[in-house]
Amino acid sequence: MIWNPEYEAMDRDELEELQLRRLQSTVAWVHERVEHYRQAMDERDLKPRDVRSLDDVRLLPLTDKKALRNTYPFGLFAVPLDQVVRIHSSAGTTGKPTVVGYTKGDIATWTELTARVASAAGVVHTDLAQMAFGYGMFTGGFGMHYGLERIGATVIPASAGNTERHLMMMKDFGTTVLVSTPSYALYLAEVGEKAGVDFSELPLRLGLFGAEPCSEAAHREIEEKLAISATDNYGLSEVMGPGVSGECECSCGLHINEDHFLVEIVDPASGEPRGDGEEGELVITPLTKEAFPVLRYRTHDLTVLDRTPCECGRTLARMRKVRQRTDDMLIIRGVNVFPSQVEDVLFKIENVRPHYLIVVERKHGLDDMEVRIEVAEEVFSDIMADMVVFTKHVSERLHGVLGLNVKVTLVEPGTIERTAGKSKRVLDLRDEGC
Ligand code: DLL
Repeated sequence: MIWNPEYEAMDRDELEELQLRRLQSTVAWVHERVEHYRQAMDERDLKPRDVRSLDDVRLLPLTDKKALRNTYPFGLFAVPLDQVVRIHSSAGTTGKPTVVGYTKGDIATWTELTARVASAAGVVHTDLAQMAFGYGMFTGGFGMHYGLERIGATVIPASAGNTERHLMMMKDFGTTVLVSTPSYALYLAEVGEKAGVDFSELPLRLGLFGAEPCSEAAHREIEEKLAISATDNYGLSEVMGPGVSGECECSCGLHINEDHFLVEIVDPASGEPRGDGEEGELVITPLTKEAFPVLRYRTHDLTVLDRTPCECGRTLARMRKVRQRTDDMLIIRGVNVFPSQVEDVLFKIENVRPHYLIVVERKHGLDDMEVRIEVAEEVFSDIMADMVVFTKHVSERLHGVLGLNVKVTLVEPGTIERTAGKSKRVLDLRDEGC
């Protein structure tokens, strides 16, 4: 179902007119209210009235996480705190978190957009949606919660963690929709399997997954094990949280809520524009934010845009699922390695479980990459010689794709840490003096 056809199925010319009007008022809004942007625009000798077309967005300064850190905590807010009704933040691996704020109006917009995403995925008012995203500073829990309620679904705010309780409620309440990270869905399936839960007997039918990349293989595994259909949705706290884009029933990319977000694809190194169909870094300018209206936010997420019409009737552009970030690329002995490449190899090998950890160290001045993988019980308890053959096989497959010698270590099922939030796949120890 299309939640808001007036905007989601808008004629493209009209949509672009609307985007331009909204861009112009956003630029005027930040120029007037946010010192950081006024300065950056002054340095470029740029006035809000210079933005006359959508392409003129390129005249505007890019924003990255650094700008948020330098203005911590509220320096990029465009309204006084008494108009801010909610604050969220994202952890960040180093230093201070990044902090974002919402006015009442922003919350209303956010609710509309997560309702669209959930609706596109197939949620209806009769659904029972079980939330396994955390309710806290992370935007996942509250963001999706409001949208689901807006649709009229019954929300079970179970929050992240306590997997046994999740399973119990799922069975007892008759949950039909699970909202979580894909890695948590896999974990839930694993714990359920051990506890003898037959998911095909449960009313559970749909998964709304997001907040981290998910390979095709993991997607299929979730669908099979939980006996559901799985959908992907994308967002980031700096521009809102969940609600930026989501898959419709055609599963052919994630529709971007373009009436609220102007998107560009740029070359990650030079910042130069790239066309539709070309891979690059997604840059987002929210068009209707009041409290935290960033300009041209560099997401670091790599994707491809497609503006051709979709069979579902939505005219909104689609972005390819995000599998890689520009900043998660590892350089091992000069070779570029994305964790998603490793994952794709592993998931194609029979008996490899979808739990792995890439460990990078520097030994005798050289980078050393190890992949720890969990394998099915039957492989692990097999005779030593077979395990050696299996390890060699995985190592060769990785070498074939990466062109690198990778040490493969088989670990016992259940030993790689599971998390209720975003999974951590890489342990890079090179900066720790080894
Ligand atoms: O993860 C917002 C969100 C919550 C989206 C729940 C969807 C569902 P942050 O914590 O700020 O916000 O992290 C944003 O997570 O730049 C991507 O790298 C990654 N990410 C988010 N959704 C997806 C996805 C939330 N569907 C960062 N696929 C983004 C791949 C995703 N990566």
